[in-house]
Amino acid sequence: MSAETLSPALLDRLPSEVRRPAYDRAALKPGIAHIGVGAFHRCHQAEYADDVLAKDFGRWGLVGINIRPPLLADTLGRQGGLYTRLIRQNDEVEARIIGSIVRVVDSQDSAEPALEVLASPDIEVVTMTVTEKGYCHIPSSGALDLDHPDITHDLTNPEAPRSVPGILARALERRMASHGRPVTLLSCDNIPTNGIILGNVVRTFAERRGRRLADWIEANVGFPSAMVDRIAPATTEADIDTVEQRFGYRDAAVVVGERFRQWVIENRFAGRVPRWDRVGATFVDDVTPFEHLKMRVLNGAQTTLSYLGVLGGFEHTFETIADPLLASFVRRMLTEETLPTLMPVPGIAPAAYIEQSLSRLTNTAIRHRNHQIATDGSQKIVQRLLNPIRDRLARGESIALLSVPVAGWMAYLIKASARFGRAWQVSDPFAEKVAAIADRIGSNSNALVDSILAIDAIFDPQLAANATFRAHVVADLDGLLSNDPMGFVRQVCTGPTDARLKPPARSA
Ligand code: CS2
Repeated sequence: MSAETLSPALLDRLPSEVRRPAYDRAALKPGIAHIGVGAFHRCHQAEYADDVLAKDFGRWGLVGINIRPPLLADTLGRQGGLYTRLIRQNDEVEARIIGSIVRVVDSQDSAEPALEVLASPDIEVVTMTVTEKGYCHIPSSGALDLDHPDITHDLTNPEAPRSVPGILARALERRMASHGRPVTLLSCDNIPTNGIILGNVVRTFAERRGRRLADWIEANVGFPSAMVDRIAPATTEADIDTVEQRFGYRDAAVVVGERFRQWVIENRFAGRVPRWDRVGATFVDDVTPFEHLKMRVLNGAQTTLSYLGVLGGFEHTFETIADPLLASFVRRMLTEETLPTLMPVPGIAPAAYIEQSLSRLTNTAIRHRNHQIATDGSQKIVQRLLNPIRDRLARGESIALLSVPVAGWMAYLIKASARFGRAWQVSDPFAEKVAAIADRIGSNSNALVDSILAIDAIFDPQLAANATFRAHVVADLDGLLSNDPMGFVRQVCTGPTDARLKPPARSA
């Protein structure tokens, strides 16, 4: 007989080691909407919401909206919004049912269901995890990409939008035309100054709809920036089976995360917001130092390990960092090159933060696939690698280590091209473009790098024209595309770094 599925009715019959919501769920009313209910949201903002409700019950229930697959109705919807959040640290497993999601809404086929929620007067805060590319901005500049197919579609069909900026602008227009209540739109994605970018894309879109809407947004909508952190890989069948085997019930919406979590939010709200600061989040005047720290160190390490890991034949982060060579490379890169680019962060010692981040990545129970982290690298490398590189170049400092993962991203996409034997399947908005370059050029690293650096949506022209940067990336790409990419990484790690400051000699 198959195990019972998680539902409100099952709550009272769960094993005692599974923690349950400590408040009256039946009395819960929605106050927050979240767009993009994936593993990260379920493991982060929804847990903070659950903590707020347990501490100080108010009307801060969540409505979860997906505007892209997967459908929520089949998983969370069937379970009355309930799901299990497992914290895993090597052999330890800690289970908790999160009850903060009161309702889920599938809006993949039409924006209407999402718009109805977002425009409702009950909703005072909209959080979102829509991935880097969801903002339809140009990564190198942060401006709305007016040539983006979804944006051109939405500007001509503003009532039936598909993009995040189009959907938000339409929802705000409806709010303006009906009750006029203020709202805070809070990005929880790993893009630098995420509040400014979200504000930019929504305002640029709204301005094209008319001055009145733009002015209303100016006066009534807050776009705080935030730094969010918790490693929560995509859920697997094995995670679902773990819950069934250990606790005796089925849960199609399980999420697995590490113990560490952090949320630093800019104090720039419109109207009321939940007291996340009472349950571990921090409200600050300036998020910039925190987001640099997190994106350059933790995310920079993950991205580096993902590309070098795939090239070295490793599947997950924890296996990649168990390799002494790659562990040593990433530690040196962060300590010698990334750390000096960081701004002082109140209460955090950067060297200790680096060690803590590296140690988080060794957790064997967090099975984060290198290919998952490698996804959408074109949208990630600017904040994780190129910004610290730019800072160092401006000060005449070496980038001999930071340039390696940039070439790693190139090698990853190049090796997925037909000419290079389609080594693996990739997913990146620039994958086709890089594959076309690789198919045309073949293995001439100089020419490959020239063509890829010319993609100005990723590489700003000043950086692309920097001779030191270019020379390093060419030499690194040569090494990573060779038959012995790990031998090349060893050479970088053991060779005299200064010698690599001069434009390296080209191999034949
Ligand atoms: C990862 C992030 O997939 C990725 O790009 O680097 O999802 C990372 O795990 C989170 O930002 C951790 O907070």
